[in-house]
Amino acid sequence: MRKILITGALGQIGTELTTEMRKVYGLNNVVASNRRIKKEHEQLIESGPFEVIDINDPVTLAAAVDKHKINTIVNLAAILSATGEKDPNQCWNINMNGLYNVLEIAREKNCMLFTPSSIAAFGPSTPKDKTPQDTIQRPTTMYGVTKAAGELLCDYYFKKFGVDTRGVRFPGLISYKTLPGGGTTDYAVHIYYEALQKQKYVSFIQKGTYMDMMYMPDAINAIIDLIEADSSKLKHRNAFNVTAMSFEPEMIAASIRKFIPDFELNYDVDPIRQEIANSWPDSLDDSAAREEWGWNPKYDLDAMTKDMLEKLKTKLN
Ligand code: NAD
Ligand code: AKB
Repeated sequence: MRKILITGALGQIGTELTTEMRKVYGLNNVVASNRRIKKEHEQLIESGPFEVIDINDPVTLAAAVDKHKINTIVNLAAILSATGEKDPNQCWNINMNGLYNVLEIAREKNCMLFTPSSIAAFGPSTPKDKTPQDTIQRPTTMYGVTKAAGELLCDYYFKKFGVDTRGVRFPGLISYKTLPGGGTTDYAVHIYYEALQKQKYVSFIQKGTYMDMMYMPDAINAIIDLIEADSSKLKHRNAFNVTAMSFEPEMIAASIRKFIPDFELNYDVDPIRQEIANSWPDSLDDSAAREEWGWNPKYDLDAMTKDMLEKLKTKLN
């Protein structure tokens, strides 16, 4: 039976993953944790086992693994791209030293480990269109450096110590339950909030900038499906390209106008986040994930827009 510990569980992915995993594996078999309590997630904290764990504190982490007899760790604690460029030192410390602690505990205590990489693991010299699974990785952000190095470190722990490490390169994730935590793709979440609240949005990402994206329910399925995949079939275990759609700001605006015809999109480009976006792929080739563990997303842009607007409307009312 799986006994799962989720680190960084009060973030954009973790809040939804915790709820879904508790449905799949049982309430008491999924321990949520975060380095600090967040009042807005009081309900989630009180609804099942929860621990305050900083992944930079290996003693507390190891104690929680022992206490709850954990055999599977999902490591979501991290600093994302835009925040990482503001404080590269903190980004390295959490994304690399924190990951190292989690890997060491997975090795010592014989746990499977899922930890996500990102499209940020690629850089400006990577082929931009249909970016292959195995290709040039020379990222130019601290976040990207930690993601590329993290992929290699997870590969190393599998090869050297036999730790069952797994992961995907997520694109920008779009969701309505928890706001994103300081990334470059965040515009594609904010745009839905402001479409409903103001019927207009000012994008910090320039017209014509393509990035891969995915709706959160597909991302949650990706994590659970890869964790449950047959290990012997996984050739790219730590860094599967996964994507559901690729669009630029005008395309998401056109999709929103199918439901809010007067929606207006304007631009006030943020040079830092634009430079990050320019360094990332326009679209990924996710055929390895499809072949090795049956990856098959359900939501395209219009299906996501319809669901986002419906769910957000209820939430904001
Ligand atoms: P998030 O920023 O929303 O959440 C991260 C959580 O980790 C926060 O609750 C934060 O308080 C916590 N945290 C930070 N430092 C910590 C520490 N030292 N110890 C414990 N907790 C700590 O991030 P997210 O969007 O949920 O991302 C989770 C993972 O998925 C990250 O590895 C991220 O790189 C990856 N990812 C996310 C996206 C996306 O669009 N959301 C895309 C690609 C990859
Ligand atoms: C970010 O923009 O930093 C994240 C990511 C794609 O990793 N959403």
